[in-house]
Amino acid sequence: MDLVLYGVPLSPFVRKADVVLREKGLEFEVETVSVPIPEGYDEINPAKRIPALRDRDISAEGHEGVIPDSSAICLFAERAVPEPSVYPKDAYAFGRALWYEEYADSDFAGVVGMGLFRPIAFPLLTKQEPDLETARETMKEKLPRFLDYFEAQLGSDEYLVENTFSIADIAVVNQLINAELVVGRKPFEPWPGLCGLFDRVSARPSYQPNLAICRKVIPEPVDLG
Ligand SMILES: N[C@@H](CCC(=O)N[C@@H](CS)C(=O)NCC(=O)O)C(=O)O
Repeated sequence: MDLVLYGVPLSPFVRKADVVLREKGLEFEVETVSVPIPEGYDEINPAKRIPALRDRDISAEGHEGVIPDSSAICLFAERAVPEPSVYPKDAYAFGRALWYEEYADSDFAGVVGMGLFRPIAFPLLTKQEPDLETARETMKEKLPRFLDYFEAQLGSDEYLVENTFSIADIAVVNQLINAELVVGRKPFEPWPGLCGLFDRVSARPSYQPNLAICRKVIPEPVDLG
């Protein structure tokens, strides 16, 4: 395999693919594709989203050889390199892990992305004033129900499913990382279980290359007061 991952480190979905490829020991190059998605990228991924993974041994151009979508990429990596596994073996546990991944990648991602990350990171990156009002409202009105749910699911365990590190933890923590990058850790202190999950997962060696770049791009969170 001669793998190239299209995307940017700040995308939680690109981070998901990046982390799982590293957990599997798969080598890959990164080709920067950021948002707004550039003209012509639909010739790689018709969904015009990042990430997409290409195996240049299959094809170096066009749609051939490309796996779009972080969830498809992670399952591909699991099939290509089964151990260490990031999916539970038991059928029910597998289903639960996929559910947490899906919920984190859809509804939770929508609130974190549109309500916190974009209103703060996008202005910061272009030297404009962050939209703190939207961020405060998201933190107060929209995020708690997701955080309460994941905190309750975790209970006193260290990981979400079978108390074992899996794709569920990666997907949830990747959203928390984007939130933490822009508003810091303080707003999340009322959810100590999730703070612990954040620390355990983000300390893994597979996270360090991605986090080093993200913290360089957004060195300081804003203070929501
Ligand atoms: N379900 C997709 C979601 C990917 C996604 O939405 N990526 C965002 C960046 S974080 C994107 O490409 N957005 C394109 C746009 O906003 O035009 C996956 O898991 O890969």
